[in-house]
Amino acid sequence: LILSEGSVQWERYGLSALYCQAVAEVGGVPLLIPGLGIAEAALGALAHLDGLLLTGGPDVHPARYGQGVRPGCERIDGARDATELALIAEARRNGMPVLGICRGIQMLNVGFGGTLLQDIGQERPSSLDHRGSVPVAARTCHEARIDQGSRLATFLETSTIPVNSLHHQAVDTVAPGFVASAHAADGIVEAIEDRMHPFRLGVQCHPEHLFRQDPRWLSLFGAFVKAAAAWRAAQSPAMQ
Ligand SMILES: [Mn+2]
Repeated sequence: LILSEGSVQWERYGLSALYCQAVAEVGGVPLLIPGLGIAEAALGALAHLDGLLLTGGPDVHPARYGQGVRPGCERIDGARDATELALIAEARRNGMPVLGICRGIQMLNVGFGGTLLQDIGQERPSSLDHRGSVPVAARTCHEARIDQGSRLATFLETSTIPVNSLHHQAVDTVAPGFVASAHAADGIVEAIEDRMHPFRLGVQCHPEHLFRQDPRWLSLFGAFVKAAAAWRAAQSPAMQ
């Protein structure tokens, strides 16, 4: 939810165009679901979709993972939390592919029962600067070391990749059923995935800012859209 700063205050929903461009670049059809906080409306929209892309944004309310708000926790959008948790629960039930980006990996982890670091600087003070790509989001500032044998390594065809970093929170306890499949040199989790699922994966970096300069990230969006198409095909075999 965005409150504009003009002479008239307009509440509006918005999203970086880059997410849509990345999905479209690999043949997907991007549709946006507003974070209204009305689960029925969100699930009604999801019923028309083949995959769920959870995007960047504000902090998840710590109550969603059983904690009080601690120093360093920043802006929270409770309606968006409620919307995305409903979407994740449905994707968990029906097996729809999920790609989480930045807040999206955090939301995915929380939605499946994991926890977050509320502020890396406060809770892991010896860590790297994970906001090193501010204000130039496409500038990479640290590396991610990817587990051999992970789905992420397969999609990106590498075991190490430079990433941009615009986050101050991170995955702490990985959700049951998931594994951390990439880390920064300081141990901060940079990706998670469910290895029992074809595509249920999150990355802490912002590949939508990187895919034009590093086509390996386009492959990640491509694998997501391909998994979404396969999932849809499996839902209605009579249509094939
Ligand atoms: Mn980072």
